[in-house]
Amino acid sequence: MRYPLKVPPPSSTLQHINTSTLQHFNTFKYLRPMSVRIDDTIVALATPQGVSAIAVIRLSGKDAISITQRVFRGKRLETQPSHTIHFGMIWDGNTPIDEAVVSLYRGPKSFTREDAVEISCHGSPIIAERIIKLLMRKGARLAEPGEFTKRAFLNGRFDLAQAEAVADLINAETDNARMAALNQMRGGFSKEINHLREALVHFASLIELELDFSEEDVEFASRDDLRRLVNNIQQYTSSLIKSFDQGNVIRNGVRTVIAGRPNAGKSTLLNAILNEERAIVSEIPGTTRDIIEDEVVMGGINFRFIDTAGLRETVDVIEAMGVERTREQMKKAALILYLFDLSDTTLEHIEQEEAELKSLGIPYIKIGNKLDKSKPDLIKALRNKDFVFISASNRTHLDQLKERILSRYHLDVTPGDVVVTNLRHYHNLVKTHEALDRVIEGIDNGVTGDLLALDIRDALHYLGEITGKVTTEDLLDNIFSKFCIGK
Ligand SMILES: Nc1nc2c(ncn2[C@@H]2O[C@H](COP(=O)(O)OP(=O)(O)O)[C@@H](O)[C@H]2O)c(=O)[nH]1
Ligand SMILES: [Mg+2]
Repeated sequence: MRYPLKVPPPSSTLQHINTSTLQHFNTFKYLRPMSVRIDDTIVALATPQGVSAIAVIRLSGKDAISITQRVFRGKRLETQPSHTIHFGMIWDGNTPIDEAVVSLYRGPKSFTREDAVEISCHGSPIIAERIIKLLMRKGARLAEPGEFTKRAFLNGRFDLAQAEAVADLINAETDNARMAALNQMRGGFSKEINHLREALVHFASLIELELDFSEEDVEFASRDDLRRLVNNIQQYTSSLIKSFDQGNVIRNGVRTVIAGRPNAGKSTLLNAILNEERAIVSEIPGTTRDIIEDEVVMGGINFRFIDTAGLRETVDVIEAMGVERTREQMKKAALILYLFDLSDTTLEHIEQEEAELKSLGIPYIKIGNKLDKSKPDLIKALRNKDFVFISASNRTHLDQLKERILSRYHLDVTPGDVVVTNLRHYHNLVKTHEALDRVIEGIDNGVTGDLLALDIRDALHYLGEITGKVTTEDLLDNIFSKFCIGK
């Protein structure tokens, strides 16, 4: 395609340029290099392994209904309409296996958009296994982890970010996590990202077009407009990137390490928080040598509390290993609850310990424990120094401690909130943002179109990977292999 040479690109011709250049742009192959076998029919148990009232076996694929028909005696399934249920008997040849209810879904009105069947049988592992094996003999293949959701994605039911939200929804351990996953599954940021991506594709295509005219020194793509667009996109990516702090807490909870000198009352505090005698408490310093941890939901957030060996120099080899582990745990923590034994320390020691603690660069809360046995002078000296004073063994002021912990996290996800909870999305947003920084830098430095185009392509690539506009088989495998079988 060539334009009449002498004609400059007035804005009135842009409309005309757009459609043809978009075709031109498609030759960049931002298309899915997909080689997925999707013509066979898959089967898997959709409910947990083990004894239950009902087990559900799920089939999807073009032969889902006819394969089921071969083992089912009741109504003729193949003539039944979509979204109907049918009672009957599953037979293996002349052997009855179980009574079952079969739900029929005809594509595209199903989760995978393919024909699909759900067989509800009695919840015995041997029944479910027998039926699945039978269906495999009749032509179904055992599904891989996440393959149902993968098919839903490949068949365009939703994009990749939404597919990933399905797994998050299943695995949600708190109401906030459930809400965030549901919001994402229902569209979340996908629409906005696609919208921004399209605008960027438009610019990329104009810039690519300039390359065809390099000898003409023309600019089809207004650099000012491009800068404005990139700023716009960056505003959005920044806000999404920021939301990950919160999103990470929602999805993965908060790793909270309880640390301090031996005998400060760490194990007592863990037990008090968990409300059970989880860790051994004793007056002998150095009792806790291994890491003990458990989860508690507070304020809609999952906290993983980790009790550690007390920090001190020691000649005991085992204890020393414990201390080493404590240091590792502290570095990995999202929050450290640092305990001081008010009955057995001084202001100088406290300041020394805090200096060490601060140097880790991890958020911490200072707790003065053994309030019941503390020296009044010390408490006075520590007032206004941001301590929470408690007695772990008497369980006093634990509410204040809880409030202090929760005050760091303001989480209340409501319907429609967009929060990035997925590490992959977060990484891609950061990379998009960086690529766009380079675009702006390029515009500022007046670099040539071909260089701008490179960075724009990078940004497009990373944005596209979030929603699955750009995918590779590896990426998909990586994502869906983390799902459970049957989902
Ligand atoms: N008086 C008093 N003793 C406490 C308190 N909390 C813990 N202790 C005692 O301090 C000793 C050490 O407690 P422990 O939880 O094993 O400390 P850790 O080494 O930090 O895990 C035990 O004898 C506890 O009963 C408290 O608030 N007041
Ligand atoms: Mg202990």
